[in-house]
Amino acid sequence: MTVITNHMPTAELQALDAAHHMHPFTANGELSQKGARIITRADGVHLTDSEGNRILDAMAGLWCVNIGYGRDELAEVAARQMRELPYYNTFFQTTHVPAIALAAKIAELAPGDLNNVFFAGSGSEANDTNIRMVRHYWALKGKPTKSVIISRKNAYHGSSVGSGSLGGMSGMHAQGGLPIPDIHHINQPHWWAEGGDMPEEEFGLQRARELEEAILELGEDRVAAFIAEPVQGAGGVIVPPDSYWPEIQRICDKYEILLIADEVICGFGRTGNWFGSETLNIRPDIMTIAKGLSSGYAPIGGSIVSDEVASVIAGDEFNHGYTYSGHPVAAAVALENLRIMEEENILGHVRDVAAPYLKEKWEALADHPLVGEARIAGMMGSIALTPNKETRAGFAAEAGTVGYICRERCFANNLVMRHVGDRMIISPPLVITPAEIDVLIERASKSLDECYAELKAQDLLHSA
Ligand code: PXG
Repeated sequence: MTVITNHMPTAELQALDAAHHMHPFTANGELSQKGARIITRADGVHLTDSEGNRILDAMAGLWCVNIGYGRDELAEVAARQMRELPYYNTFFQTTHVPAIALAAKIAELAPGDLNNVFFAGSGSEANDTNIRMVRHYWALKGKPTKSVIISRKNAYHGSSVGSGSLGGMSGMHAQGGLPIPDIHHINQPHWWAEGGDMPEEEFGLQRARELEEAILELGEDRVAAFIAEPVQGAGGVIVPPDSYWPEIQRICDKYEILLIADEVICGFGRTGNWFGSETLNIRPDIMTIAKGLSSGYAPIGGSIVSDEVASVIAGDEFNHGYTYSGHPVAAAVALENLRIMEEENILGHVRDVAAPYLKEKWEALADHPLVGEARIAGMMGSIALTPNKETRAGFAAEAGTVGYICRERCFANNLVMRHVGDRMIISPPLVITPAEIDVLIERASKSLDECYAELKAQDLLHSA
């Protein structure tokens, strides 16, 4: 057998990758022509690729490496757990210490009466659990017709059939027969792109009231739950108007609709509190978690469930679960991650140091001629690229053309900053220092300048 290592030439690794590896969310034919970038190692906030480039990872992997790369403690805990008990399930009236300890720790950290954890291997699986759990909850309460889950256009809740249906990404619904029945989507609170002449706060109220309209239209006896990310992540880091969440909360309370906060990105410090729900003053019945729970060092997710919902579900056998629900190695790694976060006061670092510093620098990017708005919530930020700041116009070129050009400039400047359409987004490791934030901003500014020059050269600075 050929041993494939970090030391093989990039071209050889790329050829093997192209021949055998199907990448997620990728046009694989196109990628195999170009060759994938190969990441070989990482430490702190930096990645190293097979060509020796040192890249500042302003996306924390895929919004998950909250405590940064290269923490030996997590590797050691994983090795120890693998030796002691690499696997056992939590079905059939059994359990194990890592799952017990992690559930108890999460219950301690989660607000209010969110004291019960159902484990999954990922955020997608956890949201599939949520679909089944909320529908089963209402069935057990004698209201089986309450099966509709209301979500939002441009939401991201995962990529499985269930969670992809909850999400509001039209490109995903177009493939593979999504959505499943009884999922209803309302509009998102995206003022910059969709608010027109309306003041932002009024727009926030209007978009929240679409929830009430949907409930009344569908019938209160049909609606089980509403699901949303406190701050939309994959949709483009869309920070809702301040008026939005209080109105959503009022409506959920009034009609007794279960509220599911998808905390997969916002959870575990991203917004400066353990959960985005605390930052935005939301009182969910269920929270979806994954990513930052283990800082991405091991795949684990779950649903944190209120005492009320859990006690109803406990009245019957819930015919649901995954081989890796509460996986001992992943659970041990997650626990160690949470221990480090507490011991090193990483939330304090976010609140007192990193987030205020990043906010000041990030919002100053709005002065750039290409930037229409620069928004930030804790450690997740976005900028809207526009040919006309006054009108908040999109580009005449196909959506995403300009964002892609900008992202390519970022890569060339050793910065991972993503694009969603023509919005640029960041979500760096929470441990990033002010000096590293300076580098991030310097590279982002340089990339914006180069992008602007390229748009001029290609005559792309036209409004749609
Ligand atoms: N909910 C939210 C809010 C997410 O951001 C999931 C659920 C699903 O989690 P898993 O672990 O099943 O991936 C996510 C995941 C992107 C991107 O392009 C974002 C995610 C996943 C893949 C790509 O920004 N978020």
